[in-house]
Amino acid sequence: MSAVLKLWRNAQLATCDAAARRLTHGAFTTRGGRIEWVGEEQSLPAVTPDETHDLGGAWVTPGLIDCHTHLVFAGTRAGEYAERLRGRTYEDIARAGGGIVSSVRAVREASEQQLFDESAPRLAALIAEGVTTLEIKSGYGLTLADEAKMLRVARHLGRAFPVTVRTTLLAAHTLPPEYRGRGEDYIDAVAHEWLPELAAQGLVDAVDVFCESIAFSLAQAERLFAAARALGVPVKMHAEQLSNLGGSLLAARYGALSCDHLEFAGEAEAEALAGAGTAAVLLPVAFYCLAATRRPPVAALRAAGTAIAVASDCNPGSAPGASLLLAMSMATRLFGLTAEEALLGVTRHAAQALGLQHERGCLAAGYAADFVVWNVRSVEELGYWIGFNPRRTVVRAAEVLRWPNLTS
Ligand code: DI6
Ligand code: FE
Repeated sequence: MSAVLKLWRNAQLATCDAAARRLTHGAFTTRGGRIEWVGEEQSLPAVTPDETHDLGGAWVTPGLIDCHTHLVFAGTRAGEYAERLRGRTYEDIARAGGGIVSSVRAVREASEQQLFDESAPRLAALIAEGVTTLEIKSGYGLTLADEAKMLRVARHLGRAFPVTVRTTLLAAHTLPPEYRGRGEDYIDAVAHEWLPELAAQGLVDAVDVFCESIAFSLAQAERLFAAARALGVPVKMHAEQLSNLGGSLLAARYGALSCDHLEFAGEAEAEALAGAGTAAVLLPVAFYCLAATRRPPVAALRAAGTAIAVASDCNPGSAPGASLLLAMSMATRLFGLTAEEALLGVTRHAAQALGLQHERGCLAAGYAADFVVWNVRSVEELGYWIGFNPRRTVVRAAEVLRWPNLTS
């Protein structure tokens, strides 16, 4: 049987394609799970669709892409958050054995099913906002078995929910207590034992490292990247969040998919990222929750032509929550992105941050038929509402999602 041909007509399209075209009387066709044609409705080729959907003049964007999440975790760190409200710093809590390590304890104790059950509502919340693709990092297991457990849960979520999941191995998130004083041994184990093993199991789409004084050094990050390169696994980096260790420049040299956070980056970093085709992923929810004051160099990124993405950073420590629309709001208000930049940041540029720029993140022929129909008068409303979700319909692989029974 040939794939079903669907016509989606009477829509306003924010294509997020290379020209960021907006079509006010737009239509598109999908065949199977892909877009076949996009344009003004008056130019629609003569086709006989199996189904026609009249979108009533509504705005349509590509399905949103959350390109940086730590969505799989157990428990919360609300107690630490309360301490931070009283003035204690994130670094201080980390040095005292809390922070990421407290989530590591919770994840190690959790069964795979518990981890799935705790993470599923966060994923459902993102999908409800129109997220059709997301990245999920490991990094709270920090043993081979527990990192594998996290990555399996991420894959399982991707099968159970109507969403595309890309997994990232972030074993180099922090040094686990059992390796205290043996950072080099830990990086060796991750680079030469865990990464090859987990990659062979099909659990790793990319490798990430937290390059920071409370985490891993530049030299350690480079050893991990070299091992990833030898295996053909793409790399990413948490860089320049709390200080500038030179992470972005290293990441650019390794052709990283993305460099994330970047509050302490500047012009040289922006240019290096642009030159390498590395996306700059901004994480304003973490900036907000940490009450950070130093903003990422948006003007320099813009001037260099770096692809700027925006993500939720969903995690129990610095960005508790699961809202990409809120991240868009914060990226505009707190970081100074334009509404258009924020939209490209969760579509086209987020796809680039995951290496998916040829299949997702824009409404164009050949791309995945993942899109969102919105109850908005203009797409500027997407980063405008706070705590209000104007989603009308989410369509993934040309299938309309039905609430509340999202899971299969
Ligand atoms: N940077 C972040 O924003 C998260 N990880 C990282 O390296 C925070 C993770 C956490 O605090 O649990
Ligand atoms: Fe993060």
